[in-house]
Amino acid sequence: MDISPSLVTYALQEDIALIGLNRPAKRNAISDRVVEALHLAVERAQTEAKAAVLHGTGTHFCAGLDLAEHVEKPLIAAVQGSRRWHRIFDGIERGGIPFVVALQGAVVGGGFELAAAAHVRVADETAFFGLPEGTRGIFVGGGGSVRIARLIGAQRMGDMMLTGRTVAPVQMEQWGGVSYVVPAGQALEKAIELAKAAAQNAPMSNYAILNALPRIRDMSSEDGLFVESLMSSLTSVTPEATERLRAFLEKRVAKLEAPK
Ligand code: 1HE
Repeated sequence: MDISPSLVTYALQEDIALIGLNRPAKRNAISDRVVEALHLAVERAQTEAKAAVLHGTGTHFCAGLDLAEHVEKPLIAAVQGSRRWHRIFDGIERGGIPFVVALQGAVVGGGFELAAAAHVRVADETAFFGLPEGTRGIFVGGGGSVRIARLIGAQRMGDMMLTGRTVAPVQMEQWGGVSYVVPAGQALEKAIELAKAAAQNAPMSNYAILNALPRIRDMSSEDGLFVESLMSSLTSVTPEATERLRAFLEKRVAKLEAPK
């Protein structure tokens, strides 16, 4: 397949990889070529960045699956395509670095599924969330039935899919689907600020947060607590943890502050 890097932009800015869906004329709809370009960008970020920001060029984050490409797709190609999205989005969720996503305009269908694979979601006031799969005669295929259902609850997800309603960012924040709502045009700036903060963490802590948390969620309480103890002791015996703990005790680092 011909992979066009121009469909997804990539820049490394002070250890932060900026990965942009770049198909604004089609509202950043995700075609097979977009998903492959995204894969390359995500892989590259894992090798050279400490955190990444996902964003979309133009007034919309992403209009979801490219419906023009999907119409009359053979059954086997549709299944394989969905599984490909799963692998690539899994590489975002359980790779080695934190991903923050900046959202504006449409965050729809597969676009919402992509956003759900990131670790932190920032929406500006223009953002709206939709799952119009029911209306289109299809179903989510980019991991949404697992990730979105866990974020906002299967009940709310089912409502969105059945009725085709769109949801405003403040409502989505109350539902737990986004963590920050900022004024129009400021999502990318906020996302970069948060990615820079996450990039300062000890790499082993970030690895545990990204890889242990989602697995522990899928375990029984007993197994989860056991794995938590292992991760907790593994991280705390690293030289980096010793230095960071000493830095606090010796008052060399700032204290925590109440939110402003
Ligand atoms: C597209 C797509 C797309 C736009 N696939 N081409 N997603 C949807 O059902 C969302 C469908 N899109 C929309 O409802 C609207 O386009 C938006 C609300 C996102 C934006 O509206 P607007 O007025 O800014 O743009 P537009 O004029 O509707 O679209 C501009 C162009 O983008 C137009 O093409 P043109 O050749 O006429 O200029 C649109 O056809 C094209 N376009 N969205 C293909 N999605 C892994 S399973 C996931 C399942 C899903 O994602 S279902 C949800 C699909």
